[in-house]
Amino acid sequence: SRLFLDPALLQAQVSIPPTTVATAVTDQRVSHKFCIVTTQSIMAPSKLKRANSQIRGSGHSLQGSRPGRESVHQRRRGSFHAKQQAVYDLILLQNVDEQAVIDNIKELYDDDIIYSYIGNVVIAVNPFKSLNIYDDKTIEEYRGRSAFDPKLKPHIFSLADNAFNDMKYRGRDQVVIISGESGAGKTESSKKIMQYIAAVSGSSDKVNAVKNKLLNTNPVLEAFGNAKTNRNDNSSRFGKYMDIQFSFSGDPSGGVITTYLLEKARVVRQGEGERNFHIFYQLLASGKGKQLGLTGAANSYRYLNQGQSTSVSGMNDANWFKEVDQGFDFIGFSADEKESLFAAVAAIILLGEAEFGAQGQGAKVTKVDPALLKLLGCTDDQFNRALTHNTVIVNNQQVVSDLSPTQAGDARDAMAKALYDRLFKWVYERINKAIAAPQNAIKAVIGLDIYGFEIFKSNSFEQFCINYCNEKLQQLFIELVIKTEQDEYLAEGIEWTPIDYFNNKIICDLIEGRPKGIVALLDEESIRPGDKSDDVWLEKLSSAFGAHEHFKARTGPGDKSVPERSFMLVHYAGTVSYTVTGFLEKNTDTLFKDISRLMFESTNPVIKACFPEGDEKTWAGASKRPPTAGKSFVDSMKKMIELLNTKIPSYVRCIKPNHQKAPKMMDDELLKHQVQYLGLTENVRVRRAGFCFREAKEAFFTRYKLLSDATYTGWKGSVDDVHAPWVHHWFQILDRVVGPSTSLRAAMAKTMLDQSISMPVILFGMLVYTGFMGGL
Ligand code: AOV
Ligand code: MG
Repeated sequence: SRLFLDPALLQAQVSIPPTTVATAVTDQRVSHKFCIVTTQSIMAPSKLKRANSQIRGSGHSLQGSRPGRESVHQRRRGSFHAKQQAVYDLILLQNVDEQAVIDNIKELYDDDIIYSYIGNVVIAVNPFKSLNIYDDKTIEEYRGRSAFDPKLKPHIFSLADNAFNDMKYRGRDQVVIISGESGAGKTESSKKIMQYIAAVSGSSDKVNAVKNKLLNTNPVLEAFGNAKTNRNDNSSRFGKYMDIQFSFSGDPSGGVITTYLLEKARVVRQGEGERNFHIFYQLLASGKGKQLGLTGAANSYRYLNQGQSTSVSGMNDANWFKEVDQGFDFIGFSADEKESLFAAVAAIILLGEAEFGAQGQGAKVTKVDPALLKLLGCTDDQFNRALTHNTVIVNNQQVVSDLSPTQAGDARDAMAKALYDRLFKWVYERINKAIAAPQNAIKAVIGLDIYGFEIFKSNSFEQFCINYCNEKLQQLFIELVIKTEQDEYLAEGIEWTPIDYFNNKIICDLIEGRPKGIVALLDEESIRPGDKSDDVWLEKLSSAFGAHEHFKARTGPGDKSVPERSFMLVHYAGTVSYTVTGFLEKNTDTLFKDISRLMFESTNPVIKACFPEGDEKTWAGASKRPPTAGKSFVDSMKKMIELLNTKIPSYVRCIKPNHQKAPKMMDDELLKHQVQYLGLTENVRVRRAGFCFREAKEAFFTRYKLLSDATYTGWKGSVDDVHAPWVHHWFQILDRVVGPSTSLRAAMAKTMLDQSISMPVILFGMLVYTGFMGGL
């Protein structure tokens, strides 16, 4: 059972006596499930008309009350076009259509106002320059203030503040879901939220130590998991879900990081203009590389120079390395652990230099740097044997075969990818150990920062997974913000004109459907006996989905509408062509036993720890086939969505203004495209037509029981249901001193709820007042 308030009321700042709200709330005429407070139910018709005209009519009085608008306003006044003035919340647009949404975002952006709202959804446009809006002074401005405060410009801090307070005072788990395409600003947004929460929560030495650890996970994880792509100089190549845990008093006490599929193919291959993961270049730039035996420059190493772009303008690799190194210290990594880790990273660079030649039936190592053997912690013989042979277990017996030089080269690349992937896992698991909260931490604010939707010249399994992940998040948004919302109104019999929107569920089903979906067919082909190939899989896809409106493949040899050996998916955010080469191999993702054994036998403890299955003792017996990479990813996405569904969500929708990464430049077509696929106009329509404030009835009574007799009677809980200790005390004092049902109670409650007067002042005022009454 929920409570809805008309957005008009909150937006227009129409003052309603709290007792009126309360009476309406307890008015049981309203539907069985919802308790609805609309303008109609609490306002006299004449008043209602006035309020409505304030909001939906000319809008002048309303907009005039919003400061910060003047510059836009004045500029527009003299302008030729009689456009509507920019608003901070798109719900307030006079005419809701796509163009109005676009114009509004653009107009604010021209004025360096990168944030705007759609109700409680924050739209964030990447400024591509540093703005002076994240300092301590700004944090103070947003602290504890209502998101609807007309004196404040829209800000991501406001969202952070709301989520934080809801968690702190009402004990509800939060999740901030940040979406947008690659380079739109998701990672930056998630860091701003962390920055804000760190700033407004407690500051004892103990709490500060926790915060320090949590904040330092960012540079470390970015060094290992981010890279320069053609879309973003600091592109996240993994998905991250961070759970910040809090103590009862609302102070951070620890955290847990979950990551999703790292794009490990990048370790051995990078597209034109792209780089490998930052950490490699940082290591070389810092001098740490030399210490470990890396004598060349970044552009001399095969694994680092494929994109022919080893530096990023504006990014100082040496400085960042210092930050990473210190970050590890803050988090609690020991000097030995760091040393082993960096040695393993350096080993990967040198592994890329190893070469193979023919020897009899098989291959032999023709080039290996002695420094590599030292870093890997193995002997020449061990290395030779592992990289040129393949051991399989047949009837509990080891059967060894020779690899050809090409196969040995592939084994080397597979080893580099596996080692890096495991090191990444080792790093975040080690971080998790260091930041784990004590048992009693219960509440959480979570940030979800994933890799954004991306289209490259050549797209493979990795882009397929990344784009599918984005489909899932879009689906969640549609489900929660657009679909359920409308369904609820309809189910409740509330008058509602359905609003059209594109539901991308059809694409999610196409990908994840079982038994017939793209991933299911990929699995089928990957694990069937006999010769399997990417091309057979493509044929299967074509015959299964040839008629699907979101799938395209060549219809015959003459059909050039789809690139060779590819299929195209019409995603919610654009059409992407995927080359099938390598899908099968990446999906099965098996590593030769010989390589796992080599790693397990390493004298480097971190490397050894990463490959427990390399222990020969575990080889005997029937080996179970591990789940495929595709299936694991689909499963992890399902789990993620289930988890997100259990939290109170807030949304940040990031927008990329141009592909040049340039400030002050808005590519109109690009903006339009994003407004369309993010469903912003539909979002505004639903939000605007609906009720902007919704609350479970019990929770409402608990929170506002002090407002009047009506809410006090409606409230069935006990004082213990109230989480924050100060509210608890406040209730007790009020109960004793004032007793229920006085107007004083309502007045004081309102003051308190507005948080415009601090507790001590109210208590003092109350003592004086009751003393005065007593005297009377
Ligand atoms: P992403 O996370 O959405 O892309 P980022 O958060 O890494 O995108 O943003 C890309 C770049 O844009 C950053 O490195 C900054 O230079 C700039 N930027 C973004 N937001 C801001 C801001 N609020 N203020 C100043 N500069 C900003 V990807 O990880 O590629 O999907 O997979
Ligand atoms: Mg990112």
